[in-house]
Amino acid sequence: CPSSPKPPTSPSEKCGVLNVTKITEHGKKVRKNWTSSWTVLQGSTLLFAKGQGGGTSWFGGGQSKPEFTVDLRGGSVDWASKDKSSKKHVIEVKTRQGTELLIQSENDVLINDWYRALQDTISTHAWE
Ligand code: I3S
Repeated sequence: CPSSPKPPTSPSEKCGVLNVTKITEHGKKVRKNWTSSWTVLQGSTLLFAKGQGGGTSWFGGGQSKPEFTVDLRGGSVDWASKDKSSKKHVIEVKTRQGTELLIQSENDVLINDWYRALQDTISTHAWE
């Protein structure tokens, strides 16, 4: 996270490029639309910006705005079951607001890191 005020090792802040699709919105199933998104985990919020494939920009940088944000407090994170997607390394994120997302990367090390970070976030903010 280039202009992050915190050190990059901070467990509550993480960013990178991931493939993302919403599958449910306000409890209703929506059509999948996989997109490559610049993804930032900041505190208990997960932010996505479309088309930031280079990984060099930042939301405050002028050219990009978060396209979509989800609040992870009270939500859950799990590996998606096979019937959710044919892709490898897919994480399913469910929010308390009834949004379900799939996030995916071909890079298993990277996706395992995200899995851990998201799990940590949810347990850290469990009582808020
Ligand atoms: O769960 P689905 O419906 O098999 O998801 C696939 C579709 O969304 C497909 O697009 P169409 O809306 O044109 O059918 C996508 O191209 C696929 O990537 C989706 O499946 P995967 O298994 O890749 O999540």
